[in-house]
Amino acid sequence: MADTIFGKIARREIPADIVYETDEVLAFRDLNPQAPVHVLFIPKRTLATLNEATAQDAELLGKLLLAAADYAKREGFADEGYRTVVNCNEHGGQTVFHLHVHLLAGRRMHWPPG
Ligand code: DGP
Repeated sequence: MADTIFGKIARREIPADIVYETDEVLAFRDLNPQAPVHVLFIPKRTLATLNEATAQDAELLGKLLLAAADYAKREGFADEGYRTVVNCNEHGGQTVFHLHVHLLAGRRMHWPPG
């Protein structure tokens, strides 16, 4: 699959404000934040969209969500609450085709999203 800006961030070829890292997951601040806290959790291994994920990726997908929850606890806003979002393809609003989990926090979220 084609390389993306997030692949370049994962390989440290371009800068990002990295806030969390494990062997398989990297997280950095969104360039265009939609909340006081807006962090993107990506697998270091490239997966374009949720549609490309298979049963073999189940553990990795779980690790992305667990990383987001771990970060929320570490940063002290887990009890207050936050939102995680995975956009998929055009109608989902996905613009970068390297799977990522948005973590939004620091304000009350609305439902349904627009
Ligand atoms: P999505 O629409 O779900 O594909 O979200 C992509 C997000 O990525 C969007 O909120 C803006 C953010 N973004 C795009 N390019 C960059 C970049 O070069 N660096 C960072 N940190 N974030 C980016």
